[in-house]
Amino acid sequence: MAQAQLQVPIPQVHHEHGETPWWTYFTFSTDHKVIGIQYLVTTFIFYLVGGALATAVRTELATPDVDFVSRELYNSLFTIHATVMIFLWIVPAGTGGFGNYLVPLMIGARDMAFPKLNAIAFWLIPPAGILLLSSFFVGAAGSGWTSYPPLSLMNGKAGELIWILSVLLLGTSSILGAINFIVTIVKMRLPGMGFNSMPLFCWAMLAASGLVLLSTPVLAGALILLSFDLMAGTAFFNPTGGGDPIVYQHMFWFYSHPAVYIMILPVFGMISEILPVHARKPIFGYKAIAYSSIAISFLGLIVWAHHMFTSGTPDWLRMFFMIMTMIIAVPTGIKIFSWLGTLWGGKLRLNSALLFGMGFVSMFVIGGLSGVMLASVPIDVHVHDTYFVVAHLHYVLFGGSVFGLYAGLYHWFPKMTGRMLNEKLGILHFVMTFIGFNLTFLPMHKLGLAGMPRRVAEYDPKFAALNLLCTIGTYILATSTIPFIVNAIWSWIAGPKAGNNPWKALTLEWMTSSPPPVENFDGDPVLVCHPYDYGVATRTEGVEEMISKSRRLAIPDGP
Ligand code: HEM
Ligand SMILES: [Cu+2]
Repeated sequence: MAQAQLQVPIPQVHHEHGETPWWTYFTFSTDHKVIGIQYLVTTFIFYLVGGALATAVRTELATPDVDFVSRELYNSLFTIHATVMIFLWIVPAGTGGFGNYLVPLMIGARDMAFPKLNAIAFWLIPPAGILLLSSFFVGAAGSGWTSYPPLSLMNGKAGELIWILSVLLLGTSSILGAINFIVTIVKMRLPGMGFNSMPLFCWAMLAASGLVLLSTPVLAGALILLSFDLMAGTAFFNPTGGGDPIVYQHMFWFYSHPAVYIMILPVFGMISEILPVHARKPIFGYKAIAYSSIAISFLGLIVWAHHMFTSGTPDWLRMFFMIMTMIIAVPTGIKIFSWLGTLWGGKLRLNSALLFGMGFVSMFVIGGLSGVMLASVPIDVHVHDTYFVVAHLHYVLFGGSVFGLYAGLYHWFPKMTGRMLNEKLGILHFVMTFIGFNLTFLPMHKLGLAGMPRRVAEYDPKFAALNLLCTIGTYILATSTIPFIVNAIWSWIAGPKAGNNPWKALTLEWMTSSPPPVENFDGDPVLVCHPYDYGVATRTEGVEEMISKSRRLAIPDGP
């Protein structure tokens, strides 16, 4: 394979800031780059809302008594916190945000396959989010983000119905997006870009989109039936009328377990892009990483009942789900070792993007290990519905997804805005996030093993000390976003110019101007090498040389 990917000619006229006028971001634009940034900014705002709700939850838990909010409000706070974080931040930021921005650029396409559908998918999100939050005025849903009946049929109806409607809208948005990604990746790659020379982020998006398409409709079905039970007096899930609440659990987890991978696969993909660039080494095990994404998708669809080990699932079935769940650790482990192999002996550039990337790998390993523990029935029976579960899910979702999304923001910010972020503020942001995160969630493992139940506003005073520690951690975590917000706004307006390819990366999105012009490339991009051949030519920082060499190779004979 030749040495670099390159597009001829690199447009030079577009790197003025404001090339896409600011008001475009408030319109029904069909440009995938505008839509990607609309997703990222909107979902980040929801992340701040979700964070504020989490801070309220932790403030209540700072002391053993119920003193900050009422029990009812507490239930709504953690329910809406979780719903916002999952459906309005991580899912849409990873797929809609980064997916939209990067996929067409990485495969050398001009836009997504269905640009209008893309805009529709985005514009479902703000109303759904506002709807969800407005339900606080009528008594928001308070039966957890899982909304299990019969509990969800017993609490306030208006809040619950709004919760269902909002999640249905968000699910619709995600299905529309998934269709678009699959068609775009399968049909619109540059001539010459086979599946095995496609950037790993695109593989991950393909795997995640397949999951969305197969599982989200099942959630929609469950929620529609639940709304019938709630409003029309049917009894699909309502035991007082002969319905079966366990069926709801099956349907819910048939979506919501894969949802974990819908959240994490795009992040896996981003990490596979970021580590080799900043370690200046070829990715270790390209095919292993690519195919393990597909394996994770497939296995992810058949493990849902590990959430139901204590719901009366018969033993033989628990065995099946336990074993399948543990098998998922294999493709996941393959990725982890490939990333470590990539970092091993690399020439690491310890900037904010790589720090968040390595933070992701280490925190995700902790979440993965507690996941394997939870997968084993004997342990799960003991720690089910305790803080051990809360610790586990936050190591995966926060330590995994959020750290990864931040790594992506630091890595692609120069491409998106044409400006560099400030590294000192970035490192401050990383250090505060890392400390705050571990202080918040590490003690929860111990709390859970000692028997502290989750989803309660009041707890045994013997848990007080560790809970106080968690709450202090939360305040540090909340404060840690300030350097990032300041950095992003300030740098977007006045940061130093980034140039086309500040990291000397080899994937196609770096072979056009920053920010890229409408339709992405001025000429026709030409593909001359594998995306991760860092250092192969000279074993040092020889990328400049490689690019100039390949420029000679790349002059196409004809269109
Ligand atoms: C993006 C990041 C986050 C995500 C995706 C997330 C997700 C979730 C989820 C899914 C739940 C529901 C657990 C359940 O009841 O089934 C939850 C609950 C909770 N989260 Fe977060 N969370 C995030 C950030 C935070 C932060 C920053 C805090 C700060 C302390 C936090 C604290 C809590 C607490 C205390 C609960 C309540 C647990 C309970 O009583 O059951 N979360 N979160
Ligand atoms: Cu699961």
